[in-house]
Amino acid sequence: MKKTNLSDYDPLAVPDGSPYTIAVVAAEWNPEVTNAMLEGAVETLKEHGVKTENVIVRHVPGTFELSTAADLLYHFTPRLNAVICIGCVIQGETRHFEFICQAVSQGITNVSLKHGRPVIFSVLTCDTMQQALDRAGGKHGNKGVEGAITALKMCKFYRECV
Ligand code: DLZ
Repeated sequence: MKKTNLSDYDPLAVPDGSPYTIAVVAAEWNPEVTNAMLEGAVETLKEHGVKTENVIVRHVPGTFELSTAADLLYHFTPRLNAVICIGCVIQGETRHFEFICQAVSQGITNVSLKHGRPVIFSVLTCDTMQQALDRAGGKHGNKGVEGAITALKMCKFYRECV
């Protein structure tokens, strides 16, 4: 069976981003990974028509803080259509990994449901740094790019619902 690399997408199938304001929040942990994902997300949003002034970039200390950041952005940013959360958690010797992954996945879901708006889960949860680099512009694409495409598709979905 052919494996689909979602980073190999059809640009014509991506909605026009010109009506939207989109925030991208990146965790500072594992910056070689999160910065590459952030760059991929921002470039992709602009390529698909989101105006430079409507791309809001923010940083938080770690992946654990991403859901709080998304919540605050929705509270205090006028006309915000989507938030993309970028993080990278690498398995270590302790159980910290499990707690962060559990908290951020549930937290992002909760924020999205609370505001009724898209919050995109561009969080890598990897066993090794190499696995993360492979997904941040390496052989498995760039999950930041995929987050941007998902955000645009969900913005369109929202518009079609209201
Ligand atoms: C503490 C911690 C650890 C051990 N590992 C990571 C990681 O791999 N990726 C990441 O983004 N953040 C990590 N953090 C930091 C937590 O996300 C958080 O910032 C702190 O626990 C403070 O709330």
